[in-house]
Amino acid sequence: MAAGPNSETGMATRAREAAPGIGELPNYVGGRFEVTGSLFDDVTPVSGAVVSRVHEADSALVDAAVHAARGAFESAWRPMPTAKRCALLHKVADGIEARFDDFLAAEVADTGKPASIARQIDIPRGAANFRLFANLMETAGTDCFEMDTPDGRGALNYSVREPHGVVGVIAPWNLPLLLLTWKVAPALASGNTVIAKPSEETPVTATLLAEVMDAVGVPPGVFNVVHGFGPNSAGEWLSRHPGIDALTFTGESRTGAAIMKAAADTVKPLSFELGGKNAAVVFADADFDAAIEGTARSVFANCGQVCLCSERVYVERPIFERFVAALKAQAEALVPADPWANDCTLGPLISAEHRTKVLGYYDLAKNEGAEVVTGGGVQDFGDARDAGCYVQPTIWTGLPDSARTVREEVFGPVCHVAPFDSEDEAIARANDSDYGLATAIWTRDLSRAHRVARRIEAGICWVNCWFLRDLRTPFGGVKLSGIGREGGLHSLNFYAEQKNICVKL
Ligand code: NAD
Ligand code: 6OD
Repeated sequence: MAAGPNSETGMATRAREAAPGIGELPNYVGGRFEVTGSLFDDVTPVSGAVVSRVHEADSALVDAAVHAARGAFESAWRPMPTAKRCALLHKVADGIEARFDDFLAAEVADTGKPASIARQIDIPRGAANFRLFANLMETAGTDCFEMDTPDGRGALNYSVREPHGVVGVIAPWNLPLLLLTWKVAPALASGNTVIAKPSEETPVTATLLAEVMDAVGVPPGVFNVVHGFGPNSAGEWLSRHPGIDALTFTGESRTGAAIMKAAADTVKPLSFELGGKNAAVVFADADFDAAIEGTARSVFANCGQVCLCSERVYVERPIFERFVAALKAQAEALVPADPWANDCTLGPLISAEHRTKVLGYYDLAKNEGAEVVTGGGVQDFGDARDAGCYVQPTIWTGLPDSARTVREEVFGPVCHVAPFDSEDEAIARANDSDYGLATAIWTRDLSRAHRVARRIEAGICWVNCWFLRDLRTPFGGVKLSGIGREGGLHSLNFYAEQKNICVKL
């Protein structure tokens, strides 16, 4: 293992020159950029070209990261006054903003998502996550209760939040910087040190974040990045590691189950944001145009690769035919293009492997009896896009609720639309799922909106909107969609142990 001086990683310049071609990505451990000699390719789904060659962490480097993070927790980060820690996190946000174009180029190359989306959502949220949790940490209160005692003197209870120590963050590829910082920022704000493992599909922005941390003076060992995969690689090693005091994960439900097993022997707190098979419920009295626009976004945004995307759409029968026709028009108006093209509204899927999986579901739906309203395969562009992982946006109707394509998460630009006849039926069918992440309800009847929202089995219910995020609100899912809530104080409560102190007066 050799160390590369921080100033010589050169990623910023190379990213600005527009990836592919970012070069080699080191790990970041104890304030040093570490190479390992075992390299894997990070390719762009736009063309299959190599974006970067990534140094995979071996188990010794993961151990070294845990050791460095523990040392930094004890000697630097926990003792640091909260105001100073939070000021540093604001500098991290400043640093992301200062290198906005680098982050943007890297995220677009890694994911293939339209640059317009990454510019408006992913990169600004990367910075906003640090600002939110830095501000919150400085203002958040804790419980305080005065109690009576038999001797009449009373007692005072107050609680404090104590950081866990070393927090492991395992992140997915669909919103790489946004979802990584959603966890790194509150973990650091709470006084923990962090070891982050980005997805092997999208490792660049995590390494850029390490460069920012390094440049703004976050003490060595406070933030570490290890690159690698899941099983028998950095993901599993972090999950099992006795030196990791808490673990937060976003990704597939079955990966969450594997992590839970790996983490079981060390009984560490876990926060899981997992998969979904989200329902949209559209009543006949809804603002039709708003419901169509919102549902189209909720199905096709980021090529359907958002955990909150609607893959099941239930529409009240009187407007069913009109709704399907209008949604079809929205799907067919999407522009699959190079992500830097101004008119691009549909990028490729994340990888050839994922495209094979999504196309497998496209075939399965036909076998299960779907009527394919639009899409159902791959485009034949006759140009450079044919080398990318593009698929057609797809709408199915006519499937039974028992079909695998109605029950399993596809994670692509696809939905099944089904008619319903009553509120009770819509609720029952929306709830007939192993998952429970998010639901969108479209109606002008506010009493009904409240009533339905209360009966829906999901962690998040949007009414007449989708993916409208207030970062202080609880975020998470029920059933296979996760464990726990993050967001605002909910994050601060996960990233700390709450200790009650009872003082007899
Ligand atoms: P994934 O589960 O395949 O991978 C996520 C991360 O886990 C990666 O870093 C991967 O290397 C790591 N990993 C894989 N196997 C592991 C193992 N055995 N032990 C430890 N780490 C392991 O998920 P993905 O394909 O990157 O992301 C898509 C999935 O994530 C979808 O199911 C989507 O719904 C879900 N997701 C959920 C949310 C949410 O907030 N609920 C947000 C985004 C994505
Ligand atoms: O907006 C967020 O904070 C968040 N966690 C979004 C998750 C999107 C899933 O793909």
